[in-house]
Amino acid sequence: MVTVNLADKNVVVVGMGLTGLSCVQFLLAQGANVSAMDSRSELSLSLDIPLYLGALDESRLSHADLIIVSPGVSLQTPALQYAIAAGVSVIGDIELFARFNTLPVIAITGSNGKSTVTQLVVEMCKAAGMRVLMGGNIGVPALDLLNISADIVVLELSSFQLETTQSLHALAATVLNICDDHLDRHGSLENYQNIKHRIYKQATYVVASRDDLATQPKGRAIDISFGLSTSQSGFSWDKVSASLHYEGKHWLSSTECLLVGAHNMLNIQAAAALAMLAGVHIHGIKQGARLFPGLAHRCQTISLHKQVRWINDSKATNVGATLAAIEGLADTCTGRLVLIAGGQGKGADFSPLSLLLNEKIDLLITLGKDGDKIAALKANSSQVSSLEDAVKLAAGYVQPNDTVLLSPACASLDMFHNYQHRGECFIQAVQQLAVQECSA
Ligand code: UMA
Ligand code: ADP
Repeated sequence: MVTVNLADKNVVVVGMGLTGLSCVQFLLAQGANVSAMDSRSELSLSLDIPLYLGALDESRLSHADLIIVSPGVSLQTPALQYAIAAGVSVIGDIELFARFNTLPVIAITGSNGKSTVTQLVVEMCKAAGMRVLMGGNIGVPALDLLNISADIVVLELSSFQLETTQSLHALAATVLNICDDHLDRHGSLENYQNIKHRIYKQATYVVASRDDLATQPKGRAIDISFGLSTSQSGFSWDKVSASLHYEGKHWLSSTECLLVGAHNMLNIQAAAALAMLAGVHIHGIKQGARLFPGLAHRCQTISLHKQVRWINDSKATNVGATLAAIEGLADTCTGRLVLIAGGQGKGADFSPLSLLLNEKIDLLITLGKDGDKIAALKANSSQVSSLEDAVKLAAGYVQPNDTVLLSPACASLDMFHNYQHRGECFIQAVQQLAVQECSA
């Protein structure tokens, strides 16, 4: 732990969202002279500190002792680059947390499955009677977890957070998987991947997929591996016998678990490996894996009205998540499969979707800023201008046993407040169908 004395230091917090607010409160408690900046033009704070709105003030930034930058603020912002060139240290809230934290940390990153695995590890630790704290990108700023009595902290970390973190000293860490995401911010897949890999340099033990080179640490061994391939070491899943294995032996039937799909079998294995390194006994691991129902907006069945299965996978904000959803569902579909996709593409290449769109999807409906790029991958797709229209179009097409999947492969911010809002709008539009039929 590199504890820093922040008393009387001039610290500027950039970005006044969830993270910024938690940083300000923490820094004030440490006796720092805190000021805040936000590029919004209007914002009222209940905290009594100087607040500078609009374009970031490079002169103020370059005279600070320390800058704490929120994850949503790019380090490439010219005013921050100016301050860095002037020798000012720029870190994020996770680095600040790391400098004060005394508890063992389990750290989870990847393009997809972070929240699911984070929550699974928490459930496994709880089932073993451990006092566990959860935070990071999953929604609770890490600094809010300091000074709470517990046995372990489980952190979900985004590439934005890892970019400004160097001394986490996690007990165990994983990069679950890597696909195109946030390329508008990180520039290239290689850069994004390198940022994700920073997590391994800050961990005692590594959990990684033995089947996926892109996620494996360079220059060090994997301590516990997971994967879909057969293996006598680490965790694996045998789809045919529906059996999860540890060191080649059966430890849990996947049919006993509420989570379904190959991607979730990987998530269970990764969580089990992390929990094991955290000291959770196999019984706790099994119980956590068995009882976890999954999180909202991730491949959730929201209606079976008129024997049509409507699935909300609004959290699929990149191509990898949508591929996992289609692959997972295609196995269980007896009728036709309709996909609603599109939104803000974040600079991603959508072409990996092409094969499944053409082999598994009967009707593709697209919307949003980059919907046309997905539509171009499949003949006869339909473009609409709202989610309500997409639902109406799908409803006119389907018959009993069909499935309609909202899995956008894109961020939601071009049309919605966030992925939860998109998911809620979808649920509402589907519920509205039943109401309209009743009143017709
Ligand atoms: N802002 C600026 N200048 C900028 C950009 C933003 O001043 O150039 C300001 C905005 O005006 C706003 C504030 O920064 O006032 C928002 O800060 P933020 O975007 O860092 O968001 P927070 O509210 O602090 O939430 C962040 C994470 N958000 C992002 O990384 C974008 C949350 O992850 C996380 O839950 C929270 O910290 C607590 O740790 C959300 C997310 O979308 C879920 N994450 C991305 C993802 O999962 O794909 C990475
Ligand atoms: P994250 O926190 O990384 O966004 P979530 O657990 O919230 O991950 O899931 C986000 C999306 O990714 C959902 O659509 C979900 O179905 C899908 N998903 C979950 N786990 C995986 C995985 N291991 N591989 C691919 N997609 C996944």
